[in-house]
Order: sequence, then C-alpha cells, then structure tokens
Amino acid sequence: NPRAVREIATMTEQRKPRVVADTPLADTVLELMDNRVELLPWDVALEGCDDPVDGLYTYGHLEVDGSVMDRLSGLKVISNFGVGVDHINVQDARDRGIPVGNTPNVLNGATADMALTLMLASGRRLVEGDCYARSAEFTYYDPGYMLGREIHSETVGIVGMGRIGLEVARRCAAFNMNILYYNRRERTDLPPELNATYTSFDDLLTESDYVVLVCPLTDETRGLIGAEQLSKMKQTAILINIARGGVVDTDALTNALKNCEIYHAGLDVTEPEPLPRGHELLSLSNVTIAPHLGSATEQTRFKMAELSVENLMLGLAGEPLRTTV
Ligand code: 8YV
Repeated sequence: NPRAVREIATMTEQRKPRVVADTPLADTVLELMDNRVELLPWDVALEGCDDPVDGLYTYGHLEVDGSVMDRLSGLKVISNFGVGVDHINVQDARDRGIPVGNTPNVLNGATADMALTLMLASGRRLVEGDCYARSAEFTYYDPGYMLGREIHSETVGIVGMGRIGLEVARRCAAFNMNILYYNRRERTDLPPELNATYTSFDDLLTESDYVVLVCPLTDETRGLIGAEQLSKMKQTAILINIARGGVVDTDALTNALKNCEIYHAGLDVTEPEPLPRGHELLSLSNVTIAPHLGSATEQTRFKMAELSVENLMLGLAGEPLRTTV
C-alpha cells in the first residue's frame, strides 16, 4: 500500500513508531519488523511512560484492558499474534477507537490438525504406549494390553463450528466419522458431503464419542464444560480441548478423569496455563496434554508473524488493518 509506505517513511524520518510488546519475540517477527519500530518492554504497559506509544503488539497472552490502553497515550493499534483475543478487552479498544488486529484463517489447518492429533493420541493411548515401549517393563508383546478406542466410524461432536471447527469436521469426515455440531446458530453453508448434524448441546454431550471444543473463550463459553456436562458424556467418551483452558472447569475435569467418568481428555490448553507443577491432573494417565501447540508449526507461525506485523504497520500508518476482530 503506497500511502501506508509513504506515511511510515515520513514517521521513520521523524522518529520510529514506538511499540510495546511482550518480549522476547520470535526471530521471524523481529526480522519482519525489520527495525522499522522501536520496541519497548511490557513494563511500559503496566507502568505507563511520559512519551507517546504508537502501538501494542501482543505475542503471548498477557492481559490488555482499558487501563493498559489509557496508560499508553497516542495508542493507534493493537496487533495480536494469534486469532483468539480473549486476553484483550476488545470493547475497551472499541470505546477508544483503537483497532485490534488478529490472525484468522492462516492457522485453521494447523489447529485442526492438532485436534486430530489429540483425538488419535488419546483414543489410541499413544503417549502411554510410548512411555511403556521405552520402559524397562516392556519385555514381551501382549495382544491384550493397552486397548484403546476407535476413531474412524465413531461420533464426533464439534462445539463451535467456525473456521477451525469446519476444518476439524473435514478431517473427521475423512475418518468416516458421524459429525454432530453445536454452534451459536445452525450453519446452512456447510459442505453437504460432511453430513454434519446441528444438535442441542445436551444431545451432543450424550451422543458423542469425541467432544471437541473449538469455540472462542467468551462470557458465554467460560466453564461450558463442568461437572454436570461431564456427567452427561459417555463413560467411553474422549474430551478434546483446542480452544482455551477456561472453557473447561479444571477441577471438575480432574475429578471426572480420576473417577473414570469419561475415558480420556486430550488438552492443548489448560486453565491456568501452565498448570501449577504438581497439579493432580498432571499425574493422571487418562489425560494427554500439549503445551498450547495448536498453531505451532514453522509454516503457520511464519504466516501469523507476517499477518500480525502487517496489521501492526498498517495501524501505525493509520490505515485499515488487513484482519481485525
Ligand atoms: C497462538 C492461539 O499460539 O491463535 C490463537 O488464538 O491460541 C495460538 O494460535 C497464540 O495466540 C500465540 O500466543
């Protein structure tokens, strides 16, 4: 965009735009920023500073609310490395006329792949099997051990049929799964070959062999899966969370797994994140946990870096962002 480039060039002549970021940032992000901005540490967001701050770049999930925005006088843009913005008070930003950029679409495939990774690993007890195969106890092969649960031909219930939910559904269809979904509203634009059935939340819980959480964390979805919902699930069911830890009540899940009320949980996210070392959930064998790796491939993280830096630079130049919330 020539105008944006000109405006940034003019700003650069005067002074580089000042951007607060939760450092350290990945090398790719720094390379893409290409010394066009002066980076300031996160302390500035917490303590404020006398000089104006032009931009805020959120890389991890540090909280940004109106008080942070008010401490940064002259703030023109908030650019988030990631699609989920539950750590940013978007209404506060709107009230102040500050655009919030995020990185939708570029991570749909990688995040959906993670849902399938967790479904397969959980159903087929991959992590447990890996530990056993490496252990001193594995001295003979026994066809009777470590029987898991099937994936193909089973019923999957997708909670949140957005862009990532749809990618999960496509993959499940390739596994010949029966697809149920629950969403704020029924989608009439889904590919017919998915044969996806819109159900009530309760029916999804009682009928699914795999309940896959793909919804954003909002006031409505916080604690969506608690003791009551877990008790409605089949004893053989597997809960997959690639959304946000806060969608699940951690204590209720820990109890349900301890009492074998459900078969297994495959979690890419937890609340809190990370869980305190020594948390009971970490000692259970019927849970598989990844350290928030949904979009963590080299290719996808590069695309997220490109898009988030582009949004930042456009916002600094007063131009519309390419992708906003
Ligand atoms: C990112 C994510 O890892 O996009 C999201 O919402 O949770 C992940 O893809 C994260 O935002 C980067 O910190």
